[in-house]
Amino acid sequence: MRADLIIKNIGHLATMRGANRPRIKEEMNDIEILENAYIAIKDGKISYIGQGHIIDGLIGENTDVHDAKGLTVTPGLIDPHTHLVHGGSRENEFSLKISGVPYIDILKQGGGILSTVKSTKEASLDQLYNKAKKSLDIMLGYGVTTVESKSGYGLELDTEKKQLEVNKKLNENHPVDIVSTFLGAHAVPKKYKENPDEFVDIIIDMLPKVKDLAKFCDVFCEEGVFSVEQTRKILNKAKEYGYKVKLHADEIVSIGGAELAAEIGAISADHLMAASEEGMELMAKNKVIANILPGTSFSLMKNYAEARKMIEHGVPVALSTDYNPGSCPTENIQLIMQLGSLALKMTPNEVLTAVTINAAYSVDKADEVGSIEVGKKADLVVFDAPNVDYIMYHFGINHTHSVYKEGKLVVDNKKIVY
Ligand code: IZC
Ligand code: ZN
Repeated sequence: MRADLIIKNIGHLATMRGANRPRIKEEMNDIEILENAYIAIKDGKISYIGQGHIIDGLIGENTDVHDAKGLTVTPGLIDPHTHLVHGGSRENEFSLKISGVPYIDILKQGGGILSTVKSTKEASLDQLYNKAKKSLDIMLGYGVTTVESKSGYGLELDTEKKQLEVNKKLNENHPVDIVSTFLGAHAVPKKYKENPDEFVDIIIDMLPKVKDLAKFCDVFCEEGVFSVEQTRKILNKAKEYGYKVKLHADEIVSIGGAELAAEIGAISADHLMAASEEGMELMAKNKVIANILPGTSFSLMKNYAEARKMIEHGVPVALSTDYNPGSCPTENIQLIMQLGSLALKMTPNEVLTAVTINAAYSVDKADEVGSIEVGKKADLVVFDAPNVDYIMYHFGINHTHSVYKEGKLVVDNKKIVY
């Protein structure tokens, strides 16, 4: 079959092909790397992967041929945990934070998430869209082609819907694919401080009203925010309405978030800086993906999640930016990948697994993206790097040379061209 596009002369091609499930243990490190490779693309999908001479029949009159000049190619990166859509910023809390005031205390004083709730309510849909689009372009520039994006800065129906509608519009208009998550249970509004269970019922009422706009439901399960019991109640209802579920678990205090994720069949448990060993064992047994966010540890100046221990236990690990205006104001997935190695002690191959195929499973999109395989979307990054190790080793810079989204060149020689 003639291809629309062939990308030839790929020095190292990390296909991430393998078992059709989240990768665990040594599978995370044992990735397939093809040298002197090429990829054929037809109708936005990968149609053939080869090495050496390009086989007969692929190149026709209308086939474009791009030369990767011996560089490294990976699947488009996936950022499976972000708070992309929000109003305002929180640099006014930065000095407090670096002077040692805990994140959760800033929230208790009405700042933190509640401050962003105010800015998000005040912003129009267009303002939110334009701000999120700017961030999404930055993400794309780092090689990200799929992003999970949460609501959670409304805490009432209209603003939650406004955020989810921005997700929908971005998904339609921007080359990056958006996976939309309802996070109505992100903080307890001041007026429900004395009776948070009443607010839990309000969230449960919202579930059917935003179902068309969100695939996942998430809860910030944390001491002083939503308890394990409240989280269980919301997520079990969400499952009845057809949501897939995930949760912010054991970020600051070990309260049994990892255990709850295993119990209710969450696709992922996210953060896990304070996860217990028993929680990890249960996650491994129940195939819950650990979505680790080392940029948040760095930015909060706190401990890192025990990624090595999780991998040893057989928990599949994914990595995300957690891009948000409070605990992790960065869109830079490559910095997160570098922290994956330098702070979490994951090998570069494990890191790449965590931001491609395991990240794809954690947003339930592994049938379409996350690896370079015939039939999957031709979402690809050409890194200006001689091999995968180099991307983690040479830290603090953007290694992206170009990005293809469904076979279309969207970043060319570091410039956005869609
Ligand atoms: O705006 O602070 N952790 N939610 C839970 C966040 C961080 C986002 C924020
Ligand atoms: Zn988060």
